[in-house]
Amino acid sequence: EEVEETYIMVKPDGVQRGLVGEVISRFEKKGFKLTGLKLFQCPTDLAEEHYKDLKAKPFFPALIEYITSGPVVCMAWEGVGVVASARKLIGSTNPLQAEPGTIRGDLAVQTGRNVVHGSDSPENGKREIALWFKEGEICEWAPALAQWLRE
Ligand code: YYY
Ligand code: MG
Repeated sequence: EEVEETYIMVKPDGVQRGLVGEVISRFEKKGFKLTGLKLFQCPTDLAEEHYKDLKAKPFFPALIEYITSGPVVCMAWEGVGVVASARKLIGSTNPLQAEPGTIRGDLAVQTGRNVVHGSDSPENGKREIALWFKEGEICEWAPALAQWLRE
């Protein structure tokens, strides 16, 4: 049972569609701990670094265009099992295949406008939080409700 951290981001379509509160709310209600949060206009070089594993894909240029097309909401969330759990809450990459009840399953219809990003491993969680947040932007705190979420 290891505490992990994951990088969650509301993409520009989610911000434009007014879904920021809805997305944050799902992670909050689940019981994970928010440790970083900001609205941010992503520069091209950062988008390219974030998605560097997809550089060879045909959709890469469109993906970078999309992610940099307007402000995103950057979040760091912490908790036991948070990486895999967040991926479940988010749902499949293609929103038409995402289960109802998931963010993408409930709120999106196209892979290229799938509202939210979530890290795919604890290693990438750490990497992405370090990439998107500066020192001092991550807040360590003790939620008063912690004892009501975990034994
Ligand atoms: O982690 P996740 O966001 O679910 O999917 P990835 O395979 O990491 O791809 C990242 C991002 O790229 C995806 O959220 C949308 C976009 N994308 C695309 O536009 N077309 C594809 N066929 C696959 C991914
Ligand atoms: Mg991914």
